[in-house]
Amino acid sequence: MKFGVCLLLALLGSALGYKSYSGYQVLQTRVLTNEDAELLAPFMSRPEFDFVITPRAGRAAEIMASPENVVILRNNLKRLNLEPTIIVEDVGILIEKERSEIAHKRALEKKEGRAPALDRFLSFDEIEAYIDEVAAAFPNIVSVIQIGTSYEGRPLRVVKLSNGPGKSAIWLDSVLHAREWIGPPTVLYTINELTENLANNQALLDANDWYFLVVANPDGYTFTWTDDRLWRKTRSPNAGSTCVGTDPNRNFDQHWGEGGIPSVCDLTFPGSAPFSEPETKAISDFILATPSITFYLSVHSYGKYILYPWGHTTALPPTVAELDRVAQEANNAIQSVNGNSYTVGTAANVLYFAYGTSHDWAYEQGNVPLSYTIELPGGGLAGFNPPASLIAPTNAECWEAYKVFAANIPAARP
Ligand code: 0X9
Ligand code: ZN
Repeated sequence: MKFGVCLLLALLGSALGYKSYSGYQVLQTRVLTNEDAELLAPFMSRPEFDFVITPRAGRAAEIMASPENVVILRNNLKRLNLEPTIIVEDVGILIEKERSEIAHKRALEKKEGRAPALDRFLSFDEIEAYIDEVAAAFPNIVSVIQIGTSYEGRPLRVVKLSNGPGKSAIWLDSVLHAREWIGPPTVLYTINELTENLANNQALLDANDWYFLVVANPDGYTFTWTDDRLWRKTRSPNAGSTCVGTDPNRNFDQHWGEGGIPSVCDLTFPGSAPFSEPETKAISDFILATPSITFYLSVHSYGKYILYPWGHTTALPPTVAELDRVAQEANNAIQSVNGNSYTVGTAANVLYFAYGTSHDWAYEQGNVPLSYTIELPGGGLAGFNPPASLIAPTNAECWEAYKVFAANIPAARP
């Protein structure tokens, strides 16, 4: 009987076509020198190797590969003297564990007639339902604005929190990259603190407005729940190719496509043109039309970074002192919670070059004076995405950082 049920579940899983990562491994190199990073760079254009942490001098790279390719990867890394170690034995097991935890928590909530808890990962529909609930429960301060529609027709809904006119505002978005699931819980936690728990945070709403786009890439995010846990891009087709999707964080109209356009199949394909994706177009249109937004934050994972412009050049932006001051203050607040320390700096200087990113666009074209990407922690040895048990500690440290951000919202765009 038990076997029958297992078989049924397995058949159902494969019928639904959820991509199996069984046997996929993540390898970590030793800390790279400049020369090592250059030697490793050509491997980045090989689609069979997923660089979860890209090569850069002074840090270790992390690369995921399927069981067939991991042997080739390991041999190459050994040949280059990069001393590969396995940091995730089997990605598939972690994904299965995550799915069964969610199913278990859902079943409990159903049994006890509770709404989904905010300390677990929520699907797009569950997030949308939460937004409706908050809007219904706090109509005086919450409004929901549909800023556009995704390629597959899902609404892009921004939650606006405000208790009066004439204020400047902070914008937060998460899961622009579909698989970075640790972002939405931190944004939902913030919404909850400013509604359900407003009594303890009143000053944060008295002083500013808040805009939240919890799911910036709803098609990609939904796909990570239904088909492929590690999908990153949007879900729009590419003419002449079977490879689907564009990296939305390369699709903004700011130095778009500079540095060369990778293959459509690559994880960082920037799209056929700037703002080819309805999701990035909607975000940019809304920010341009809403001059009260003077602080932009995009929540990503993973790696513990607070990044500010530029990503397209190592040159420093004109207001680097202010960008850095606020980021350092946020990092100090983070450190006081769990002892985590994030690397702070310009994206190109501390992470890597990237063109057409949202924070650079918001800073330069959107004229938003303070503009950041935060890369949240991963699961250490658990690899790419932290387990649900790290949602609560991550929420706690992010909340402290987001409060620092809110305390530093500029009065107006220059
Ligand atoms: O590559 C990205 O888009 C971001 N990292 S992620 O691992 N979440 O994909 C970083 C974007 C920050 N900007 C630059 N590095 N220029
Ligand atoms: Zn990302």
